[in-house]
Amino acid sequence: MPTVFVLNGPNLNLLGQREPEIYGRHSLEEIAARCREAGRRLGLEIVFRQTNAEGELVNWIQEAGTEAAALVLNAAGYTHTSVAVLDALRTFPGPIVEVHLSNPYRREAFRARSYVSLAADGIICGLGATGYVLALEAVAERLRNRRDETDREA
Ligand code: CA2
Repeated sequence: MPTVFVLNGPNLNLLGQREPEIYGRHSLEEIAARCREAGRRLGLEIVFRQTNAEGELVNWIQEAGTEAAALVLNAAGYTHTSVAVLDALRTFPGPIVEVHLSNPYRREAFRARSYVSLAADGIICGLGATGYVLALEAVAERLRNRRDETDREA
């Protein structure tokens, strides 16, 4: 069963406690539960993590390079600032889907720039926790297509 890393950046541990009008009422643990449920349905092993530290996020992206077939990433504030996260993403060989709970394009202008987007295969934003599930459906399809192609070549 392919493993998918679902990585979350700074302050997302506060979800459900503050700013529900922007980020919704779900806690990060509830989003993790939805991802695990989607993983069971789609045949994916889900590794779900959150960190407030940029270096740890970089380390996990590097780890994904050897341990995961695909990456779903909400880099939160680091989306808009981190060349280090972008450099790490560029070493990841599999599909990358960028996720945001809110729609950064209807917020402050600085949120319209994403370093993550420069490495992402797809972007889902503004759909709350559902965005994570849609991202997993997209990577499951990509991984299936990739497997079918390899089978045909063999
Ligand atoms: O909409 C998203 O998912 C974001 O990645 C969330 C980031 C923000 O910097 C991005 O522009 C868009 C912020 C996450 C902060 O999460 C909080 C949750 C509850 C209370 C306060 C912050």
